[in-house]
Amino acid sequence: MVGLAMMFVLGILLAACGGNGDGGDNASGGEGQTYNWKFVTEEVDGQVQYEYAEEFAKRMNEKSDGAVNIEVYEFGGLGSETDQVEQLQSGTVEMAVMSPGFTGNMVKEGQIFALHFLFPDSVEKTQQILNDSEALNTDLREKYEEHSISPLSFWTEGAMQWTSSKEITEPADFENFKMRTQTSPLILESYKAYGAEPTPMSWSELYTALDRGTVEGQENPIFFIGDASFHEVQDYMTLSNHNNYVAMTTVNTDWYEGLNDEMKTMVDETTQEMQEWVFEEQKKQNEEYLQTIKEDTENPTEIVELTDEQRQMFKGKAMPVRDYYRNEVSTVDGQILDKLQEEIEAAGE
Ligand code: 6CS
Repeated sequence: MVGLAMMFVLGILLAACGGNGDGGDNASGGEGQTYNWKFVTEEVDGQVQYEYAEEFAKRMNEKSDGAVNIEVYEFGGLGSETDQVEQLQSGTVEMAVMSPGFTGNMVKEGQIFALHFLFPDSVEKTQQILNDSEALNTDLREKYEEHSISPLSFWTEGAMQWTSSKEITEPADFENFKMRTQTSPLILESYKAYGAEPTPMSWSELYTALDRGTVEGQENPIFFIGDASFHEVQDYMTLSNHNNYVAMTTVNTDWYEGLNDEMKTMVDETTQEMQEWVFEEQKKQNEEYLQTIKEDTENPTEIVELTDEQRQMFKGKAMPVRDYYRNEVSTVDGQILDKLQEEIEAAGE
C-alpha cells in the first residue's frame, strides 16, 4: 500500500504530465495535435486487464496514425485499487479498468455483480448480456456518472471459483471460514449468507495472507488464481461457477465528454471491438491456467467439481441476498436488478 504522502506526490506528478492532449485544447482536434493519456489497470503484465489496456493503446495509436499515445500502468505503481478509483475520478488518469467490487461503498447499485448465481452458467451468454444490457449500459452507467466515472463497457474475466485450505462442497463448509473478498459490502453479505467470515483486502496482500492463514480462502477466475500463484498456498480449488468476474472499461466523465468527435468515436469504436478480443483472451488464459494448476505437481491442488445438487444448496442460501440488495442496498428500489433479471430471462439459459 502506497502511503498518503506518496500518493499526494504521485497525484501532482501525474497532473503535471498533462492529461487531455499535449497540443492544447482537447475539443479542437487540430492538425498535428497529439494526445497523451494514462490507462491504469488492477492487474499486472500478462494478466487479462493489463493485456486489454496494452491492446487498446496499440489500436488507438494505429488508428490515429500515432497521434494518441496511451501509457498503460500495471497494478501497484499507482497505489491500491481504491486509490486508482480516486485517480480516475479526479482525472489524474483518463482511463481505468475498474472492478465494481471496489466501488460498492460509493456506487451502491454497482454491487449487483456481487450477487451469486445471477448470470447464466455460460460465460459466453453472460458476455452477450453484458454487451446488450440496457440496465447496465444505460441505467447503471448513469449511477457511476454521478461520481465522474463513465463505464464504457462491461466484460467478464471468467467464471469465479473458490480456493481454500479445506474442502468446500456445501454451505456448511463455510461456517466461520475466513474468506478474503474485495471491499464492496454486498460481497461480504454474500459470504455471510453461507456462514463465512469475510475479510476485505487488496489482492496485493492476498498471497501472504493465505500463506499465513490470516484468511483461509478466496474467489477469482482461474487465470488469476494461477498467475498470482494462490494455488501454491491453498489445498483445494472448487469449480463453483457461482459468479462471473466483471470488469469495466471506465473513463473520467468530464474528460470523455470534452473529447472532440473524432477522438470520442475512436474511443467508442475501440471499446466495442475490444469486447470480442477480451472474451477470447480470458477464455484462453482461463483454459491454460486450469492445465497449469492441474500439472503443478510441486504444489498439488485438489480440484473439486460441485454437483448440480451441491450448487443448488449454495444458490438457496444466496437467493435472499437479492432481497437484501433490493431493500437495503439499492437506491432505486431494485429497479436495475429487476430490469437486468428480465434481460437475463429473455436471453435464456
Ligand atoms: O481479486 C482481486 O481483487 C483481483 N482479481 C482480478 C481478477 N483482477 C483484479 C482484482 O483486483
